[in-house]
Amino acid sequence: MSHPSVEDIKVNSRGLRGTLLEGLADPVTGSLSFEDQRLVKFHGSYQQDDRDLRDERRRQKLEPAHQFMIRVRAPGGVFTPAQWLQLDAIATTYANRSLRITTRQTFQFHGVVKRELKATMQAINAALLDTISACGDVNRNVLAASNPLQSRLHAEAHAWAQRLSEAFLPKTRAYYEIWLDQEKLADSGEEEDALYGKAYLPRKFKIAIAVPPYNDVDVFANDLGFIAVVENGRLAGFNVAIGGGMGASHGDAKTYPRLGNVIGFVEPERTIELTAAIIAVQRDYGDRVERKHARFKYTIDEHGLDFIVAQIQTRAGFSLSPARAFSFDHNGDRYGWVEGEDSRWHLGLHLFSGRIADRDGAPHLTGLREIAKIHQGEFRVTANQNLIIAGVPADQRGRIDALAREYALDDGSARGSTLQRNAMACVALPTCALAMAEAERYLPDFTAKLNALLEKHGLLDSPILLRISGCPNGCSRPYLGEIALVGKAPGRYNLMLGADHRGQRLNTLYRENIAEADILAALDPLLARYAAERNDGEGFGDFLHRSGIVALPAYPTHKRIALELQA
Ligand code: SRM
Ligand code: SF4
Repeated sequence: MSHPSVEDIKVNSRGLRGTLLEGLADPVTGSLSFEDQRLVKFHGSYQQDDRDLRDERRRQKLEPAHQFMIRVRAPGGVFTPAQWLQLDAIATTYANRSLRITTRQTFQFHGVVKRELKATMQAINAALLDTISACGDVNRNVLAASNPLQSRLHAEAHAWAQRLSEAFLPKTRAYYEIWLDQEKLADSGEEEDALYGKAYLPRKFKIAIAVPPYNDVDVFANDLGFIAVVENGRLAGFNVAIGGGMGASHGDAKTYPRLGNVIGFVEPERTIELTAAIIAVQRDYGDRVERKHARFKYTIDEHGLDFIVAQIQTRAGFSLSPARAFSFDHNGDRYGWVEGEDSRWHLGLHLFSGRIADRDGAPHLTGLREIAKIHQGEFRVTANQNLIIAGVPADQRGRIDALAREYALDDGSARGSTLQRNAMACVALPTCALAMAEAERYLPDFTAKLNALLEKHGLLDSPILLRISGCPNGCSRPYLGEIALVGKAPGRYNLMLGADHRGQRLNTLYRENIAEADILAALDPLLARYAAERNDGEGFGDFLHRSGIVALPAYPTHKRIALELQA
């Protein structure tokens, strides 16, 4: 039996309701119908199965071990200690006893079974959080710079993330009816949604706000990026970048990662109108036939940047001003203690792939629970899957430090941790249905082996940016890694090299479909040359380009964008 298209499912869903209520109540299966599996994404959840158990269950003729991933909507990624404790309780009661910080600055729970899905959603709501639009063909979680040093600017960026997220939520009340048992109103299922209509967007849409000189949100990897322009210490507005995205499919040249084009400058008071116009252009011109080709980046390349910008300006009813000068230093996080403008202190902690669990020798879930019990500021999660214990009064530092040490939390000071703290890996196996190879579970092993090579070449303290993804969808933004592994098959990866550390240049395929020994063998001589020939302060990716070892990738328009960004 052939399934309806996602476009048809959306249009016929009565405002994203489908048969979710009935499906959730059906005790016979742990699964939802095909259609409801597509719709539940808009409510912030994915149906998955434990892939470690898949073969065994098939042998036993059992249905797969169905479970749900839930993603919280948290624009800007800020949580109170009380919320932290509630999220921790949800992770231990309903999920797999872990909290997972994502590359889009929020939390995911894994392993929730269908019969507890509603209770979990209600518990999230009780923590004054929701999961609306965390997934689906709508505007997703909005990222904001998490550098708390410039406290006031950060607060403004964060407020903008909140505002943008709220402004572009779908108008349907389905979420409240299905998960929170709110009453159905006369127009339930017929709510007008002037922006999204009944078919929503052709594909997901992502927004990020960066505050230079830090590009910790990888602003150019987003459909829409705002780069804060600060004049006389005040937010004068934003440079606007459109058309970024990472996802690609192996062997399909029509799909490729792309960096956003900077198209101009907008004043703060016009930001929402401009965003509405941009989303509407993608809604109307995006590809609704081929989902793999439906992101805004392809809409731009199909129709041409000039045409798209003209459409945006017409719909917004104003023209953008010329972009203002900006420059980024790097796209990483900072670790250890730093003092903010407001004399409060912030402790940056590195977490392996953002996974917070209790492991032998690293009881991080418990440790952070203990910190949450005494912490008076907030927790900020970063788009690099790390955590900042933010807003600590000077006289509280000692207590937090003691807890961080007791629970083996990594403040980045340990020698030999430079590679790890500049690394990211996506979730991949066992929960991700699309994973072709390991990522999160492989990262500690791989960094240990690569560290040994770095040590051999005297590069242990070099901040090389490593990213691993279990497939080409690029959830760890691997195409922005100086070294990246992109999964092809179990134990096999494409080795990509040569991005910069500012999120302004994509890397290039260096070796295809190789296993660990070949990856390390390919890197060994390059690291030797880097150690011997690099200029002062030169990054590994920059060195690979200067020495002609890699060239810019040949994706459509990339060369032009990369040169514009470097200029
Ligand atoms: Fe992603 C799909 C995990 C950030 C591009 N992503 C998925 C799914 C839901 C798999 C699926 O569709 O069945 C993964 C769930 C795995 C699991 O078990 O949890 C998944 N993506 C993640 C997270 C958790 C990775 C992580 O390790 O942190 C990130 C959650 C972000 C969030 O909180 O919202 C995550 N995904 C990203 C990013 C990075 C970013 O946005 O900065 C990208 C690349 C940027 C982009 O969108 O272009 C990304 N994810 C994708 C794609 C490819 C989209 C495309 O344009 O082709 C897919 C596949 C799809 O949508 O069909 C995907
Ligand atoms: Fe899954 Fe691929 Fe995303 Fe990794 S990059 S989480 S394997 S979809």
